[in-house]
Amino acid sequence: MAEHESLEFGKADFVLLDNVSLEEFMANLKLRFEKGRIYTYIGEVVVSVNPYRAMNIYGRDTIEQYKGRELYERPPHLFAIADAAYKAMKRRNKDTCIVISGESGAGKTEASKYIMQYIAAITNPSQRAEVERVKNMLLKSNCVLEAFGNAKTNRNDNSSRFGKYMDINFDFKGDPIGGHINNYLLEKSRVIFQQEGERSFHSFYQLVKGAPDAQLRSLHIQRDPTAYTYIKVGGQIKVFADFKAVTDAMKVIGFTTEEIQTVYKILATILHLGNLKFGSDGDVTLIENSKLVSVLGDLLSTKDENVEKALLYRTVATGRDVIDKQHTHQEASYGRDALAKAIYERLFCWIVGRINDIIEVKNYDARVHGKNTVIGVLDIYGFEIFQNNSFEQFCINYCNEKLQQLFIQLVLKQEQEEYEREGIPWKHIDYFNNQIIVDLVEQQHKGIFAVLDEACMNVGKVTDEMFLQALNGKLAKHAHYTSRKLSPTDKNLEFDRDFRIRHYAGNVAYSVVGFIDKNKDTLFQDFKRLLYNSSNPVLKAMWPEGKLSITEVTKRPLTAATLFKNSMISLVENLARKEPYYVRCIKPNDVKSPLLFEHERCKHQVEYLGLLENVRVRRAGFANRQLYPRFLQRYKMISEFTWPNHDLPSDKEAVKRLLQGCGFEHDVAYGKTKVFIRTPRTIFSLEEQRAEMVKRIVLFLQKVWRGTL
Ligand code: AOV
Ligand code: MG
Repeated sequence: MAEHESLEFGKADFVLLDNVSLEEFMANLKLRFEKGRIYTYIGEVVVSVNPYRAMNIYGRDTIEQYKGRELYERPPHLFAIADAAYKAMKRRNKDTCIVISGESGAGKTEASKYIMQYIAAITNPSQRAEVERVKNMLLKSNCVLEAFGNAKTNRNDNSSRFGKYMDINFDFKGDPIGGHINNYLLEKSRVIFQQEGERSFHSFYQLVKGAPDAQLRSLHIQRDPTAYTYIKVGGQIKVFADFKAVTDAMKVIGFTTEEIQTVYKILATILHLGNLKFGSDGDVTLIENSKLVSVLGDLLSTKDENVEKALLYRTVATGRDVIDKQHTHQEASYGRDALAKAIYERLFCWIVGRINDIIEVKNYDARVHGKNTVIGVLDIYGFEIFQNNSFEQFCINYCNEKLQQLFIQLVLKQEQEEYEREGIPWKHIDYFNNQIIVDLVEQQHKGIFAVLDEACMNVGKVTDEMFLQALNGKLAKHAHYTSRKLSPTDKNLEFDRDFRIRHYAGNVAYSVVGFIDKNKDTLFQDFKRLLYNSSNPVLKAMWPEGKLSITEVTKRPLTAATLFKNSMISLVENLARKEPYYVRCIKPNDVKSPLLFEHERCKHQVEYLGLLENVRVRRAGFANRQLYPRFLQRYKMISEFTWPNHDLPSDKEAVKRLLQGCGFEHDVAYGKTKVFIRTPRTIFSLEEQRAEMVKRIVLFLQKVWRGTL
């Protein structure tokens, strides 16, 4: 519990509020924000409010203040939570994770970067070259992933359009020796289309604006983003990292020159694809600007006629025959856009894969060096509501529901269940359990994903509207689902094609347009073969499935929804196996102002994040708990009743005597199998006494050995 700050900054831990009410919580949050105290604890959870200005609190001197300290010793900070996760891992050999949540623009990605910087700064005191190299690669990977995976949205100028979970592996000394990144569903539809005021991924603008002239010439690219259909919408903003920084980062990580060149060739390919126009001459579909075909042939290292054929024809198997079927105008445009999205997504996954190859732990023998432990950092796209919400928002918001559910399970539910199990007097604290919404999306047979998959499985033409009808049929009675058909008088449902979910964080209307297509996520085999047959080995390696001919492609691939659902389930399982630390980010206003604390906006977030319930559980709860025998094993030397052994009827009785003797009776409760300690201070005091006794025992033994006793 943090108690060291002057009260003019408000309470450093919400647990210390005089009354746990929403009003007091909000008043404290506001006061601290206005005083430049953007972090506040709820026990071991950090609540962070985006300051929207540069803060002088992340420098070397601050890092030094937090290094190795206990949570309550210094003002609340991300560094303290990072240190706690690190210490827990090092002292107890436990895998830990830091879960950063909050809505779009609340500050998750920035927080994750500060946490990584902190961990990098406090490790490897002996400056081992290999460890320094690993640290550098881990930090640089952020720069590359942000360039390719982030974009300006109407909520955030640097919005993560993919989910990221990064494991950092540590050796027995606690130094980083490698890592692994899992990425989740990139919003690839952004490659071909952006809503008004938004932009495509930073990487495109970095290339067009920042690449040297000669390089642009070789890519046939002009220095003008507005010349390219796919990226010309969207406002101007400062570019986050520049072309050179990203290219240098790729070099530092260990990408070869050929790989880096291929990366930029792929970006250029996409820009040119966007400018391709199809026309028709009678029944024949044509490419109007055929000059671009040879540009594409050059960039993809393949023959022009192969490019042209893949864009205009499709190989189909009819019985035993294989024929080339010409695309209609519309099919050709659809194919072109699908290709652009697919090669960007594949590029992104390939970049993550390459980084993983390079940073993965090598030559670590656990039998020699002891267990290699992990800290995981989760920074995922936050809950978002746009003017037009589609399949991607649906997935993103489902992901946030899953994380909220995990928080409920780990922080609100398990804690209370344990008190009940142990027979500790306890007044149950109510909270909204969002499991019902998670089920609405992911349940087998009845959930929205299942209904969508079923629609996609049907042979024949299934439209988005038919999918909506199926949803209405199955979910008409669900408290968190509605649509215009089901609630015709609801003014907030503007369109027939919308369905609405009451999410834990707010109502979102999703347009069904494109759901079927995005879920099926098909790319004609002809394109895969085109890329596989490239004479550029890097490109070829990205498309191994292009090896198959049309008659060999038999298996229906998993749908985008199923893949995403499976990846979310395994992510949550992975996090649940680790000791979690939480950062809960709050966005103070929607105009990126450093001065504005919009009361209603913040209150809404505090409510849906369940922060007040978190305070209540924490306040009534106990910071530490230990099984009686374990407790005795550690502290028995500090009491004459228990050292070296006790003769009381049970370990529980012995622990009682020990704690009475130390005067901590008021701060503890005795469960059936465990002792519960309310404040960390008591534990620290016990630790101090133990350290003192250990010192004395050692001195005593030394005297015995020397024969001076
Ligand atoms: P997000 O990760 O939570 O949104 P970011 O971490 O990208 O949000 O933060 C959005 C913007 O807020 C940043 O670009 C900074 O301008 C500012 N910001 C956030 N945290 C800080 C900080 N600690 N100090 C100074 N400025 C900050 V999303 O990725 O959209 O869900 O998908
Ligand atoms: Mg982000």
